[in-house]
Amino acid sequence: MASTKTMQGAGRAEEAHLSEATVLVASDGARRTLTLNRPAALNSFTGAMHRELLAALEAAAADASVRCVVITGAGRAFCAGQDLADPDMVGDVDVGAVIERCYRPLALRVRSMPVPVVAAVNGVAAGAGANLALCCDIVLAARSASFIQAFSKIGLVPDCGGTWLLPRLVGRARALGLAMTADKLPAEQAERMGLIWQCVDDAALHESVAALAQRLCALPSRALAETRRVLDASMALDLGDALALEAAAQRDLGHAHDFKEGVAAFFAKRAPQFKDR
Ligand code: T3D
Repeated sequence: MASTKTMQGAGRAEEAHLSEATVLVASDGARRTLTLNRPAALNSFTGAMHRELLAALEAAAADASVRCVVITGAGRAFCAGQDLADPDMVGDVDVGAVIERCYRPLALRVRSMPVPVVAAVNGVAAGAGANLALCCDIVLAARSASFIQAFSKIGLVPDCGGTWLLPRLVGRARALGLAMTADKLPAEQAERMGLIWQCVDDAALHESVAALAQRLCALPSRALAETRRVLDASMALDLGDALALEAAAQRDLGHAHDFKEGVAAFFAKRAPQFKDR
C-alpha cells in the first residue's frame, strides 16, 4: 500500500517504508501529490507501482478533503512507461492481459476522479508514462521535459489511452506522426501543438504546479469533474445529444450547493466557499 504520511515529519520506520514505496503520497492542504518513485528505472511501471498508484488514486477519490491531485515523478524522469525488465513482463507474456489488468483501470480511474488531476511532468515521459500524463486534466511540463510515444520502437501500439487521446488532442496527422516515428517531442513543442497545457522553466515547475493546484482547490470540484465528463462524452455525440447532456449536467449542478453559493458570492462580492464533490 502507498503511504499516506507526508514526507515531512515522518518517523524513522515510516521513512524506511516511504523509501521502499513506489508511489510517495503527500498532502498539503487540499492538494494530494502522488510521486512515482522508481528513479533508477525512470519511474517505469512494475506491477507493484500499478497497485500502489491505483490505491493512492482510490484513497484520494474517497477523501472529501482532497480537491486536487498532482501526479509527478521522482528524479530526472516523469515515467518511462512499462518496466521492460519487470520479471512479469519477460517471456511470452499476454500483453493484452497487462493492459486490461493495469493500464485500462489506471486510465479510467484518472479520467473519472471527482477532482481535477494535474500532471507535473518533471522530465521524460515515454510510452505509457506519456499517456498517463496526457490522461490528466491539466499537464504542466518543465522546459527540459519531453514526450515520447515509444511504442512503435518495440512493436506495440500506443496504450494507456494513447490511441484515444492523441487524435483528440492534436488531430490525426500529428497523432500518427508522433506514434509512428516515436520521436522525442520537447515540452515547448508539445505546448505549441496543444498536446499539453503549459511548459514552464524547470526551476518554476514546482511553484507553478503549487499555484495551479491552489486555484483548482478553491474551484467547485464537482462542476470541474462534470466538465471533464461532459466534454469527453461530447466527442462521440452530435450537437443535439451534446446539448441534451449539457442540460442534464446543469440540471443536477443547478440543484447543488456550489451553484447557489457561486451566485450568492457573486452578488455579495465575496469569494465563494465551494464544497460539493
Ligand atoms: O507489457 C507491456 O509491455 C505492455 C505495456 C506497454 C506500455 C509501455 O509503456 S510500452 C513502452 C515502454 N517504454 C519504453 O519503451 C521506453 C524505454 N526507455 C527509453 O526509451 C529511454 O530510457 C528514455 C528515452 C525514456 C530515456 O532515455 P535516457 O537516455 O535519458 O535514459 P536511459 O539511459 O535509457 O535510462 C536510464 C535507466 O533507466 C537505464 O537503466 P541503467 O542502464 O541505468 O541500469 C534504463 O535501462 C532504465 N529504463 C528506462 N526506461 C525503462 C528502463 N528500465 C525498464 N523499463 C523501461 N521502460
